[in-house]
Amino acid sequence: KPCHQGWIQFNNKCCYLSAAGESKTWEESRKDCQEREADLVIITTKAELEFVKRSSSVTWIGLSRGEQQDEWKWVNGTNLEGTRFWEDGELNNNGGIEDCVEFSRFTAAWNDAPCDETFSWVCEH
Ligand code: 2F8
Ligand code: CA
Repeated sequence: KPCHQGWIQFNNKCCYLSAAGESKTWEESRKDCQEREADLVIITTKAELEFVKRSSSVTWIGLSRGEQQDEWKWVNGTNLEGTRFWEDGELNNNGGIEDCVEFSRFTAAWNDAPCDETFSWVCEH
């Protein structure tokens, strides 16, 4: 069987959606994924974006600011390039403290937000 119980198969990946009502900071979310031998989800296609809409809420994704202010890095070390799914008006670094990226299932788009905010999360491996 391709994915562990409780995980959902999507393309060649297995994905884990955090339980409804649970929320963590970006770092805590990433740690939770790593403890599941996974990492926060990487979204490079519209299909992946649509998949994450299965989450019940706003979720952290595996994207955060790099060394440079205008550089965004995926958790696998690659730079954000190509398709971006920022919400209208984002990214805005509101208050100058928004270094992590969340996905809103309501707008199906990304927003930069403070890493210490707590949201749901999605892991993949
Ligand atoms: O209006 C967009 C704006 O909404 C909030 O700030 C008021 C978000 N802040 C948090 O999620 C903490 C901003 O990131 C977002 O840009
Ligand atoms: Ca923002």
